[in-house]
Amino acid sequence: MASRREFFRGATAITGAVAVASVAKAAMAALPEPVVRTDPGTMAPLAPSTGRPYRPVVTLNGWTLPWRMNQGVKEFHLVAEPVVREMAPGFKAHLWGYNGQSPGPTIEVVEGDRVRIFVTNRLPEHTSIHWHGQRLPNGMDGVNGLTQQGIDPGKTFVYEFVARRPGTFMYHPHADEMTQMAMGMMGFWVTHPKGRHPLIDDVDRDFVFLLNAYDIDPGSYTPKIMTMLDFNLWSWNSRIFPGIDPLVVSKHDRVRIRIGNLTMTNHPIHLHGHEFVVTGTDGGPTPKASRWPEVTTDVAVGQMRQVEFVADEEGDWAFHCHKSHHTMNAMGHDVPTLIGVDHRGLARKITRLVPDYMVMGERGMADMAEMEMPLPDNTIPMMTGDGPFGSVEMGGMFSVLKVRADQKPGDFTDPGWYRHPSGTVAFEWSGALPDPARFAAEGGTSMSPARRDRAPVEVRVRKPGSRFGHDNH
Ligand SMILES: [Cu+2]
Repeated sequence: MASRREFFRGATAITGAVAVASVAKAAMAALPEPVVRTDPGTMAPLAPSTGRPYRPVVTLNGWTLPWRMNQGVKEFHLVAEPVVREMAPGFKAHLWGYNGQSPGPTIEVVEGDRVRIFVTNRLPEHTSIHWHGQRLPNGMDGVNGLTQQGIDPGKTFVYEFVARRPGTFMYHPHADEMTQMAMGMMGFWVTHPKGRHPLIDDVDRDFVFLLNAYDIDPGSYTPKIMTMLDFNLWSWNSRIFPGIDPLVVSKHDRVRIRIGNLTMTNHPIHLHGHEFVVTGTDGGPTPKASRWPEVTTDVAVGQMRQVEFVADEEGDWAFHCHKSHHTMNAMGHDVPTLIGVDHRGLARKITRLVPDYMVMGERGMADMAEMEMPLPDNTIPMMTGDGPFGSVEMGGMFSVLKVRADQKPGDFTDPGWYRHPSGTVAFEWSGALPDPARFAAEGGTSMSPARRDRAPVEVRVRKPGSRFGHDNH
């Protein structure tokens, strides 16, 4: 049996706030001892110590599961169990996951490897694992009731198959899925190609993460599992901005990012400053003639996408889901729109009754990001994260691609904020302003209105005035 030291070769935490990986073990004769990790930092790539060589991936705010080589078979041990996941500093969620984390650890193997996975169930109900996207014997597909009996609490099942095709995969339960996936049970799987592959290029950095979503009321800890669409936490690997680590690369690196979607809606993932091509889907590498440049790729439910680009523009580049509600955290989704509404008189009347009353959102929602609003114990603000120029006013599915000329190969440590060369940052204009050109007509004439005798109606919007103008009526 491999020693614990061997398991964690190269497995040092790489983010500043993160402690050394914590490892626990349970004595289970004949089974590979389960490796457990509970800190939410991004683990350095786990270089393979046995089997065929490959360039390992980096799991954003996650880790790769070590294996034991047993007579040519790669043996892994997954433990399905309740976990506490820090989704962002100051905010912990009570989830279900694998080996101490949600998502579970990434599994990395090589095309042609025979893989044996022991799955121990420490949940209060039965479970199974479906190996999403794999070619395998039907009885190893992990569909409760259809291809196997459920794994009852306390039991361990064995899955065994050959990783037949290289690519990007996921794993998740196919038993009481609504509950178990809403609670965070999922993980990433990468099968590296055996030798050179005509459609799979070598890359310098290879990042992976899952898109997931939770509905956790501010101040509470457990997701509401009945929620179908109206989630309030949109996460990458069960982390929300500013809790998601940056993707750190060296200038001119060829970068691959693999994304899997296990939420219940699609996510258009958008990268600033570079164009990428989609080099692979859930079905494997894409033919080269099918690739075109873009800056946003939609990852639909149940899909995987891998994108590639050369990071040749230095800077701190935003990288996020382009659904604007998915870059917000809990709170605020049910707040009525108050932009332009003059509620000064109303606020004064309410203040007589409720002295601390405050109206939010009159000039947009950006004020919310700067206000030190009192929050319930276990949540974080809707829009937050400080950058070098102030609040980034983001949450949820948002991170930063940091491209640096002086980042060493294989160094994933956060280099801090980009230092912009002088004269390359947008600046305030202080000269005279000509009148801006405006289009004054009310509209085109492609169709004539049904009635012309109506008086024109104007929607009146109060223009922003003084910052807190509650008494200058
Ligand atoms: Cu999204």
